[in-house]
Amino acid sequence: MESKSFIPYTTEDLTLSEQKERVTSFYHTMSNRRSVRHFSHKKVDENIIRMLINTAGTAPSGANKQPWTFCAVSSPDIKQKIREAAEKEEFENYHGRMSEEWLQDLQKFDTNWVKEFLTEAPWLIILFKKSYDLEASGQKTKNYYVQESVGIAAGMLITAIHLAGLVTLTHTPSPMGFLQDILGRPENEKPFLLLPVGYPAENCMVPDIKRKSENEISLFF
Ligand code: IYR
Repeated sequence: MESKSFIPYTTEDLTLSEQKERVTSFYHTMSNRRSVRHFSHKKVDENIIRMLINTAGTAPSGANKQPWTFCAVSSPDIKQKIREAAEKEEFENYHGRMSEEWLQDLQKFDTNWVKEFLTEAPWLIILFKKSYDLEASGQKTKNYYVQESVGIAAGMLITAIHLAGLVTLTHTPSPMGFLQDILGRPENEKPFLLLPVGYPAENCMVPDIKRKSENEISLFF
């Protein structure tokens, strides 16, 4: 059994006006974030990607199990393999596996089965969730709230990417078991999300969508 160990912790002591300034400015920064499907070939320094992953790795998780692995891919060969496998699945999705309602819902995004961003973006970050841990001995140990934990880490990664002046897209080719094979991940790791990361292409356009208002998304009691 691990023993209990606690250390002191405090936060910055902000005045109300400092708080207002911070939350408002952060809101404006984040409301400028958009999912981007068209990437420039401009390189992104590997150390930047490492720091983004380190940031995502600070996410809270069930019993602090940190049930995630981040695979960062810049190899053109591996990106090409991932693109081919993803497009094969997406072709099936767009030609029968997705419902009419789903296809209708996607019309305003103008998506299709072709996924150029998988080879255009300088980096792909594939986030794997560990439904359980595999010790070196082969023993299986439990993880908790894996979906929630990995979802939060993904949100923090997306936030960090945006703060770095970079863009991404939450891409979930379906099914995405091929990512486990291509990246040689063990049986306890399942792909959760694929994030192409880079700079937007020149003349990049994004769909003209609106966010729900505060009234539509919140209730105060
Ligand atoms: N995975 C497909 C379809 C798709 C699904 C949703 I929900 C989106 O918000 C966007 C696309 C694709 O990547 O094209």
